[in-house]
Amino acid sequence: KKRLFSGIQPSGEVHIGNYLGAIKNWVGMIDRYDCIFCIVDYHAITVEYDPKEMQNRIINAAAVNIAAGLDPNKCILFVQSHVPEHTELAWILNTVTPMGHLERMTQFKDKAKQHRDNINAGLFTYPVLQAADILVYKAEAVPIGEDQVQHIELAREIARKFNSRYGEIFPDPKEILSDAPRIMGIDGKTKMSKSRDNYISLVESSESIWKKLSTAVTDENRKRRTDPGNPEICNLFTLHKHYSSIEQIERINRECRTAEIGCVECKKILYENIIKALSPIREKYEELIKDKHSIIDILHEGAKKCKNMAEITMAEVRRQMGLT
Ligand code: AQP
Repeated sequence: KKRLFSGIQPSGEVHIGNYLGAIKNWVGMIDRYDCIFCIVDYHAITVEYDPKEMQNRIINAAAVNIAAGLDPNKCILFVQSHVPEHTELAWILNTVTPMGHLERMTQFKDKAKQHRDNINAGLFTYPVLQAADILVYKAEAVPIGEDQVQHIELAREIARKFNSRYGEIFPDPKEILSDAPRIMGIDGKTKMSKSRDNYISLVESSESIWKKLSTAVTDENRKRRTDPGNPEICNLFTLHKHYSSIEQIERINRECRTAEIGCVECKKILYENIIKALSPIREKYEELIKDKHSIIDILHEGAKKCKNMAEITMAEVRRQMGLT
């Protein structure tokens, strides 16, 4: 089996963008690949956060992912900072990463704009740590959302640069995109993000989901109920494509254009379907989160397995670099 690696930041609540863009794909690939999933806490600290909340965020991220289908008997789930080889390799990879490449990263530019008062070096070298996360396990498959593609391209370049300077160690990691690589936020402005409060969480209550959907932005040209709309530019229509039946999608596509269906009715259909899809995940999550110790055990077990693999790679890296 080929090895697969992917990660999620404990930077807030896991949302349906993370699910449709990444986690759903992870679950679908779990039997075909040798899967490693990581809660990347060292990445999450590149922006301001409350240290008192971090522990809970990590445990919640693990519980949500397990509830969404990451069966710990079929894959490894662990926390990045529990395996220090990630940061050790990141330092080494820094030395083969051109500054100019990092300066081109759009995530860095976006985050620097979003966090003007804290543009730190960690935010800048974030993609190097991400490359280390993947390469320390010699992973070849990296299922991610569209926003991460540039980082995986860079990881490939870093691997090649290392290999050509010190000898072939790392395979080429390759990104794998889902059929929903970029879910927009319910504000309809930017991608759905944990840090932008434009998301629907995977374990959100029904009341809260309705509250968010009822105020969600649709086709902005449709000001009155009688105005015809254009589903192609309506963000919620994209969500219908993932949560509603073919009949419902066809009906909405038709009746929105003729103003037969209004946005409120359209949102109610979406609401019902999202609730139906998310309820089993929320119920499982609520069950799991009652026993935090079991989740912590799963994460420790995962870290042990990963550490063994990472140590082998690091020994090889040090040897090739003359660092023994
Ligand atoms: N809106 C999205 N549509 C599709 N895929 C998405 N992903 C994130 N947002 C969307 C994918 O989810 C995986 C885990 O994301 P992450 O937590 O590692 O990083 P992120 O992209 O920074 O996520 P957020 O929610 O936008 O967090 P903040 O606000 O903290 O930056 C990744 O594979 C990502 O592509």
